[in-house]
Amino acid sequence: MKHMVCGAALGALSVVAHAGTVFSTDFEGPLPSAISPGVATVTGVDGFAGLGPTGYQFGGRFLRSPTGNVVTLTLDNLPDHQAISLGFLLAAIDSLDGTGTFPQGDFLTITLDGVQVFRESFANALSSQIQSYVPSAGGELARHVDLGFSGPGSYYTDSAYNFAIEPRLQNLAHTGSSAVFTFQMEGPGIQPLDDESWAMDGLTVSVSAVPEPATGTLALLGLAGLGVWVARGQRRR
Ligand SMILES: [Ca+2]
Ligand SMILES: [Ca+2]
Ligand SMILES: [Ca+2]
Repeated sequence: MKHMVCGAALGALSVVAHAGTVFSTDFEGPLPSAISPGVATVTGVDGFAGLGPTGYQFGGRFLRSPTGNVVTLTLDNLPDHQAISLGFLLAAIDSLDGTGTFPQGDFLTITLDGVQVFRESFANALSSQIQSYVPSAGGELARHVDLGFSGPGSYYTDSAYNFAIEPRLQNLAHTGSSAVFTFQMEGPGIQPLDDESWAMDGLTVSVSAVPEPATGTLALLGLAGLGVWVARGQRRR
């Protein structure tokens, strides 16, 4: 019986719902009406072209924003769901200055329905600056490399990250029929566009009916279940 309970629990957790893409743009066509760009503009990706895993790379054009500007993505009429996931390719352009006081203090902040889901600083200008963002394995596509815009060299090298595998943006609990994401590089360090900026390409949003626990989480749950089972068994002796 104990085995059956344990197996049933794991079986329920193992159900992986079909994740449906509800929004996707590569910024090659007209800017989708779901995006309110503020003063961000669609522009060529320059040296970022080709960065990213096969089938998911910077290319053509992306949406480039100065620091301090808010980009908003508003999605309506979402199908029934329990979780929502956000993905994009992040270009950290020119002399972003990481954590600190002006000109430092450049934080990418992402909110979902007004709730902050991500806030980390990005640093390109000096190797001594503090970048709070630590990419997940494979998430860093380039760091301190000249990829265009201001520069080359000096404070103006660039970095790129795959935020489609950033765990803090995956399977966020969400059930509402609409979702509003905001993106802003904010903080005490904001500076003009020719000094520092950021861009996104390959912006996608998907929803799923059931939160999909990561493989590691499943394994831990399995071990936890086993631990309970062993403990119960020992108590009976
Ligand atoms: Ca593109
Ligand atoms: Ca640059
Ligand atoms: Ca700055």
